[in-house]
Amino acid sequence: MDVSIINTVFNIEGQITTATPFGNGHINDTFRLFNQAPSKPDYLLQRINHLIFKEVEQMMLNIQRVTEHVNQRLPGSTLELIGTRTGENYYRDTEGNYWRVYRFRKALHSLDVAQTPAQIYEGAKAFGRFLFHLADFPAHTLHPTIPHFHDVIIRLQQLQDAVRKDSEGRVKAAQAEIDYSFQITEIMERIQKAGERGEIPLRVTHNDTKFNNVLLDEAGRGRCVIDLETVMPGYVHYDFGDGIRTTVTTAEEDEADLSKIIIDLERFQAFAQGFLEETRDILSPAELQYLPLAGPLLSYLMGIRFLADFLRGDSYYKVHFEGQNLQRARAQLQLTKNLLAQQDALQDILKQA
Ligand code: ADP
Ligand code: GN1
Ligand code: MG
Repeated sequence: MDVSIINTVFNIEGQITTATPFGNGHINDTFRLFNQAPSKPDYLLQRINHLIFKEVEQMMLNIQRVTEHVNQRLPGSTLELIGTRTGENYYRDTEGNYWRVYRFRKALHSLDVAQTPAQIYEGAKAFGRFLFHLADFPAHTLHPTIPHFHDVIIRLQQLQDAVRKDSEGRVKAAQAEIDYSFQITEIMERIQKAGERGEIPLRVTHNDTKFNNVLLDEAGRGRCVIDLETVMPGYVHYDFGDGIRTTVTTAEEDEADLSKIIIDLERFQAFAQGFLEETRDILSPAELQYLPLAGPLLSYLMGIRFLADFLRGDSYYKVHFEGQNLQRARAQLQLTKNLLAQQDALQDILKQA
């Protein structure tokens, strides 16, 4: 979008002069907006992926309500939406693209891979606090922006469907990963079944707590939770699990060398400690009991989603080279396997935390 349009449309202080691509997200297109006036804020512009988020208006209403609620409890602890000059929370351009703007937090940064347990502990506290502040938010009033987002049974059906169609002729290349995915369905469905039996409650969860969705300050403190499109009802295991998935190893999400996907129990301990310090007063014994399975579940969910997307021809996640979604799926399923092999150790650490 032309910068002059940004200045005209959005409620911006000062004057935006440049927009540069920013961040490593898989879904939206993100730009940093630079202000000509040094005393005025910079902003973050995003083109919303409306093929994935089909009901932009309802999603933006979720984000507006959630950010107001959380920032009222702890100012600055999540994003701040900048509306349009006519009072809307997003803008639709003449080509049908949807855009939104947040205040840019110059002093903060995200990390794709946390370097130290201290950073992990701090990031986990920020995600835990976010959940804590939303504990009294009426979950059922949030619009499900992606229906069945973490529904493992539906995700398996989607994978099965992609295998059956084999539209790109890629099944052969992914046979080992497909077989493994269908071997471990019973254990991977346990959390959802517990929810369906009413053992664990639906609450407002973030649902995308990968480590680069928390902004840290220079001292390494977790300050601001971002990427709020999937805030909707879920189980605490989704947030705990995605945090574990993205911090428990120093390997990248798409690591090609599977021997590098090593579980570091000190990193697990750091995330568990930070997250539980903030949430222990709201979690039930049953929720706590299932936490060791949360990391494997989220790496598995990502594994089978990447795998299905590979088979369908990479229509969902952005890829930077051919086969990247298969590589991501391999890495995530390896992580699942390794986390399942360490269940007793994870359980012991959680008991102490
Ligand atoms: P995606 O949904 O594509 O992952 P995000 O909303 O997570 O997009 O933004 C992408 C990246 O931009 C983040 O990982 C973070 O580094 C950076 N970012 C997002 N919002 C802000 C902000 N308000 N201030 C500073 N950096 C931000
Ligand atoms: C996507 O938007 P981003 O990159 O933070 C995805 C998440 C996955 C993640 C895997 C809406 O998140 O579910 O965990 O990629 N978001 C959506 O890296 O599908
Ligand atoms: Mg993100």
